[in-house]
Amino acid sequence: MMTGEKCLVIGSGISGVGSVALLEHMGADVTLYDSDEKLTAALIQEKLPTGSRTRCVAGELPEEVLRETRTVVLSPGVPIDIPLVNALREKGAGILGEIELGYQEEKGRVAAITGTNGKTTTTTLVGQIMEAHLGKEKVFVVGNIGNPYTSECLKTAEDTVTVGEISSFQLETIRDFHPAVSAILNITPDHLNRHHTMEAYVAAKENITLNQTKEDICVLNYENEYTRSFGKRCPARVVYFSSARELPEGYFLREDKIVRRMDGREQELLDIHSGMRLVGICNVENVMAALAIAEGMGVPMETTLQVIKEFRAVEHRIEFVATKGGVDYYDDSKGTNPDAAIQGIRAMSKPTVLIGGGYDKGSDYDEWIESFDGRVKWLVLIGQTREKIAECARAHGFGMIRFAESFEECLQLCTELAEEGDAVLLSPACASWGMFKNYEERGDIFKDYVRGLA
Ligand code: UMA
Repeated sequence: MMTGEKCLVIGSGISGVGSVALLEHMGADVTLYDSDEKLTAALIQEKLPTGSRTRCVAGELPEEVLRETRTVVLSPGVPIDIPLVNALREKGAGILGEIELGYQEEKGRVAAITGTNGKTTTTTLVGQIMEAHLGKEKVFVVGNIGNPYTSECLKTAEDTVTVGEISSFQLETIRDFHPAVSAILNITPDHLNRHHTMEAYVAAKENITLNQTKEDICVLNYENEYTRSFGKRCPARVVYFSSARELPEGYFLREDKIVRRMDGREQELLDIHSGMRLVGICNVENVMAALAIAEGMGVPMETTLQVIKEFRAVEHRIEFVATKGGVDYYDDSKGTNPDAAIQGIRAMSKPTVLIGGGYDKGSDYDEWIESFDGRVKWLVLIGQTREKIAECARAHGFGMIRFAESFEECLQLCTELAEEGDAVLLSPACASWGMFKNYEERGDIFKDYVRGLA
């Protein structure tokens, strides 16, 4: 389909590298471009396998590439409205994202999960449920979770299932992407510097159902105002879940039991203390979503319940690291926005020394500070957002604040401030960009430090 077609891939991260390999396989004539001033064409070339035919470009994009490009593949981190992308669009090039490109080669069924928080846990859990049902070799877990779709799509077949964690960045650029089952776990303000308005962010998330029909399923959270109201307009058949009320149809929590109610029939599925290892109400919601998705994908309930019972927390998501000097250390580096970080705070039962701050995504911190609710004894701040957070905290009457210049200084300070019986929680409510490669690196450094303590 792409034979000889001039394609431009923007961004030389893992999505860009995956896209290049797939486009080469499709026979396209590929240019890989990255706007990072620290990169040179040679450095970009090093990211590609030897023997790659792709032309690598850094710095300014040559006029002839602008003119000749027919298809542009955007990495998720590339905004769709920057001057370069606008110029390519005006010159008539088709713009698609890496997920859409991967989908062009999909041969099996797809379950796709989005939402502001809980995506990674739910995607990992659904992936494991599908593997228990079909066997490991028939399941591909891809997307924002850190495994580009373009690296896996050629392995798909009629009897395989792809489980995708799909971010709002990735959903902005889909065209044919059509999951059999989709899920929007929740929508709360995030990434507003990229999407500009809440409306645009919500619209990007809703795009996950763009090509769905009533033959397909969309799993939605009844307790989130955006996803609840979207249910009325959603093109797919909606299955709701709720952690706060009994629903006439769907999955809900009744005291400590998750209940399924369909066609007037009720079934108690599991006890949230003995039937699952994950903790916190956010995880009860993730489990309910996974139950609904797995059912939609045709997995027997028994298999699903067995996997849920054994499933442990995802790394960097309210992950218990160790107790050192009587202090419990938790890594919630994945708390990259205020809403996710609120879940981290809520899961703490001891006086907590909290590490916050990082890259500024334009978030508001009020609700996060309010959620401290007497649990946080010290707030240790790092990064670009520290002044903004401190100001917000003081406005809410919270003054137990310390600043750290570096992450090392911050970690040492936390150990000094925490007393026996306390907890230290890394749940920064901000992205890691600027100080770390990603939230994983931030969490790994935290865990290495903790493990190294006497
Ligand atoms: N770049 C440009 N021009 C731009 C912007 C970026 O050339 O205008 C270049 C950068 O210089 C860099 C490259 O693009 O070299 C990076 O591309 P990328 O940011 O898309 O990163 P990838 O390595 O391809 O990783 C992406 C996702 N990153 C983002 O969405 C920012 C990863 O999600 C995802 O795991 C991966 O694709 C595979 O699908 C990370 C993320 O932070 C985890 N996601 C956000 C989140 O979860 O909140 C949405």
